[in-house]
Amino acid sequence: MSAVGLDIGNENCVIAVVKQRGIDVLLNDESNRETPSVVSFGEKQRFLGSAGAGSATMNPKSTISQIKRLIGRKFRQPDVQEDLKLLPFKTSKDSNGGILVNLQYLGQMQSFSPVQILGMLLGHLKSIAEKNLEMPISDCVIGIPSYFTDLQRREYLNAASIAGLKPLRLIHECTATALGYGIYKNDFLNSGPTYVVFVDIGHCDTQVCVAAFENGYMRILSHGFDSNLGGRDFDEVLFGHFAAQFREEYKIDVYSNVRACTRLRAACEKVKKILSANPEAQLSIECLMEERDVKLSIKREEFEKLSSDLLDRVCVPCRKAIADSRLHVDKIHSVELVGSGSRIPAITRRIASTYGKEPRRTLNASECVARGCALQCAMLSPVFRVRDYEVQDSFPFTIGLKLDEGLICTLSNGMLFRRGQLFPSLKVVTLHRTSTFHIEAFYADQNELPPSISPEINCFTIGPFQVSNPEKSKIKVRVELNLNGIVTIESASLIEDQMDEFATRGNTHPVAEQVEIESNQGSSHVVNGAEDSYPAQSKSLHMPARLDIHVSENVHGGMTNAKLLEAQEKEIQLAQQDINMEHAKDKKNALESYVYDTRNKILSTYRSFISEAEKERISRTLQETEEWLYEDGDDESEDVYNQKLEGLKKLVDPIENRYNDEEARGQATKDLLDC
Ligand code: ATP
Ligand code: K
Ligand code: MG
Repeated sequence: MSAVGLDIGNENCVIAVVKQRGIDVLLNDESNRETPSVVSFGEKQRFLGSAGAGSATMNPKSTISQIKRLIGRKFRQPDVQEDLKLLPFKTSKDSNGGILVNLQYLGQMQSFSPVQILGMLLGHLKSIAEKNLEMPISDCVIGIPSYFTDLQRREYLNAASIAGLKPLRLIHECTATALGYGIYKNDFLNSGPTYVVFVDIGHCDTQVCVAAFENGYMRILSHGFDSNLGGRDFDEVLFGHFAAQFREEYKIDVYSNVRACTRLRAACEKVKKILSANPEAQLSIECLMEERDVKLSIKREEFEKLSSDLLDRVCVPCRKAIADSRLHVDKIHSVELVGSGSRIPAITRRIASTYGKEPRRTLNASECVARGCALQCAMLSPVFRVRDYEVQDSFPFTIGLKLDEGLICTLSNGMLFRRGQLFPSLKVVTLHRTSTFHIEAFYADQNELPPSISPEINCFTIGPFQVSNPEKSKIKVRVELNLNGIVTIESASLIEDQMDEFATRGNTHPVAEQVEIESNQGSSHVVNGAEDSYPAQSKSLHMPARLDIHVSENVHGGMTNAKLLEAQEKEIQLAQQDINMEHAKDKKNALESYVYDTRNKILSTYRSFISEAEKERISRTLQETEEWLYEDGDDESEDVYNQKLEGLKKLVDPIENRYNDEEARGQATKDLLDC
């Protein structure tokens, strides 16, 4: 057994596993610790991860990247449209308003949902892990941004199931980082918690969290984020700058050419990286378009001036996280900077001035998320023994419930789950209902959500059920914000009290629409607020009858079970096609080397065992096979190569046998003489 952690980035993925003696980051087929988040469709097979990354400039329309951004999003949302403008592949709107990726594959136009593409990427990471560990895996923990909505979380689970993975949980990326930081330290002060801020700047987003550490325990106090601010935006600043200069100096418009855009974007990313370590960088691209070579340079100062708006924006989630944690900045023990996007020196300076403290880089900036995920997987897996350590995450959005009459279900001072709620968390809502009803969960504060995200979560139908005495019965609905940050109804039950005189008097109100909530925090460490004041039932001297009621859910825009099954089957077909192509390639190679080997052998080892006629015939066949391999036989199935090989062997085997017999005789004679 092994505990696997997966960090799926917009640009790079990292796989970590917990082994007996610590955590390892696994190497991919190219011996790299980071695997590009790329799925490329060749003519007849897919190229995943590193194998696909090279195709981005050759084959931009069939090379899918940045898929994490598109999960659970709607095609028409303005920021999605902005993202799609930067991506060279074709997309369209599906029948639910979601996104479809359209590309040419196996000779026809095919469409895939972002969830399917993510499933392919996860499947690839799974196979890297299986190759390394030499065993099948399915248990894992996957990192997600803290700002992901219910739908995005559900879609991640769907993608995992397409890949044959079973996430023990989804974990906020910053929380995973904090876990990897805290679990190794057991020298926290006893006088109170140590507060650490984690800032993760990735390719497309910035995430911040404030964590409180004590020995054996960590709690996330708050999250901050900008879902549209990462290394990519700094690339775009350079892109805009150089595109404008090209227009002026070379009179070319890169925007009109997809391939030129892709190449310039990649070159800008390189320039940005060079500027992290050098005061000046050269941008030079041969034959960018219209047969023009381009060559320009830029100073770090100029880059910083161009990106000053972006640099200002980095501070916003940093301040927000502190404000939500209700800590004074002086209380912060340290600031840890992670994510490769944070390597821009000006970012470090801004963060230092925001917190009045030089940020530190004690964690591995590109691997800490995956490592934390692997640790969490080991902690959740029954087969691992990990030091007792408690992790409490908090949820960044307020969640409300709407009942079918439009009544909004609130606590005395807020919503069902307030922003900052520790989770998993369970709340029991008590209602008086006599027939099927609906509960709708929604994000109650649009301002907390990333731009253009819909506040809808899920609509639950509770029923049907029958009530014999409406006066004396109530419905208890257990609403959970689960370990994945997904809202579910754990159960709904009808409680009918036969002994009316003594039952629940003073507890329930005869008003039909009364809603009461009791809370069940689930954590031993922290009791959150005084909202759990529903009086216990135990005053009555009997057990009321309790009947489970069916709950069905209608996820807004999510994948139906039928669609998921269909996607799983499709993935099996696609994977089989890849395997077939790989096998065919292997067989082709085998045939090729047989041709070369045999050609050498008839001139050397077989020389005295072959007649002129045989030699003539075999040489001719070898020549024909070789020519066929470069022409008609360039791209054939495994079977065809096998047949060719068998045909050749039939010709060569008699000679091979003669040679082997002679060898054996020689050896026997030698043995005799030795005696
Ligand atoms: P996300 O977290 O947004 O999903 P990710 O995890 O793939 O994406 P990272 O791998 O943490 O992102 O960071 C990738 C970003 O870091 C890219 O924009 C890349 O250009 C940038 N980057 C990498 N090295 C450097 C460097 N030396 N200087 C500046 N930026 C860098
Ligand atoms: K990453
Ligand atoms: Mg990341």
